Amino acid sequence: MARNKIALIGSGMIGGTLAHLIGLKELGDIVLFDIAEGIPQGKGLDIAQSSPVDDFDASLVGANDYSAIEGADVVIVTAGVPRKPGMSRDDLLGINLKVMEQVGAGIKKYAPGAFVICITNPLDAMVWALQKFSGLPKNMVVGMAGILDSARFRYFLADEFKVSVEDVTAFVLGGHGDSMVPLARYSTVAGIPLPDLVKMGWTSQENLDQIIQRTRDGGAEIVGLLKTGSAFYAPASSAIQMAEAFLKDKKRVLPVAAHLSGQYGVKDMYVGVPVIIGAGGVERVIEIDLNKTEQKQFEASVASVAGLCEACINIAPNL
Ligand code: TXD
Repeated sequence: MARNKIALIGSGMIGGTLAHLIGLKELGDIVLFDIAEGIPQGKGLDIAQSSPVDDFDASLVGANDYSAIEGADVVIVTAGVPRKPGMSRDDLLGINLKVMEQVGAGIKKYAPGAFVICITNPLDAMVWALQKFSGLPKNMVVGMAGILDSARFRYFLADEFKVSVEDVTAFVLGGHGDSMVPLARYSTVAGIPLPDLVKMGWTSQENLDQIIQRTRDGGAEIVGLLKTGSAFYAPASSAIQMAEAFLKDKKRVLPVAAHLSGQYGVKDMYVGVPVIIGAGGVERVIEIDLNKTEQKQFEASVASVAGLCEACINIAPNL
């Protein structure tokens, strides 16, 4: 059986990290694509030269022409610009929407059967636009954000409780922005929900609220430290978890930006919700029960995503 083919549209900080992780995990052959000449080719060759050391067999090709992504099984999109200190994710919309139009056309032409994972910000609007520009089935186009936001939440909780990250589960719903909704009630240490851990004296509600806010600010905290760009290691790892769930038909239950066609009362938008990812792409959207507060926060998050989609339509009326 031929190896999987994974195309990376955008070979920058996240794209290069994706290529390296895919190689180390031997998930398949890799095509790095970018408009910058030399970058995809150089990073591809460098990672290929690491393969004898880390014992993985993979073909790594760098390209500046979309034909190189022909027949890809998975396409991961990071093409666009990241934010600088002081910029919000939403400030990237104008530039990155035009990039999504080009990327959508390339995928439509050369990899219409692929499972597409969009990472480019502002994520919930960009994945929605990418699906429309590409015309691919809605269950085969998803956005990566919830796994990253949940991973940040899980890390901060594990640090607070001094337990292994492996025993901390977390749920983050809604848009990948300041209005994201970390769900304490559905987040646990070894199945013990956070509210019980507060009652058990493991932490205080105040500490928990601070952790939730730090999760919301997770991206900005790193942008503020790096100054020249945004996070790329954890975003890359998060997207790889989604790609692996698809390629290995793992039926993973993961928080991703998925197309909603009425679930949670949302129609024709992409928002962060729990889904099952397997060989069929998004095989099921899981509708969890939200209490009044959570519902209100979720609706506010949906409203901010709707505003971004409106802004996209003002720029590209054909959306
Ligand atoms: O959780 C999330 N979804 C976010 C997403 C987490 C972190 C970063 N987030 C966003 O991912 C970030 O705001 C950016 O919009 C993307 C990519 O971030 P990255 O850090 O990888 O940016 P780089 O290093 O600038 O890489 C972007 C590459 C760069 O090499 C450009 O030459 C290329 O994109 N690029 C293009 N490729 C193809 N086609 C076009 N038009 C194009 N324009 C730029």
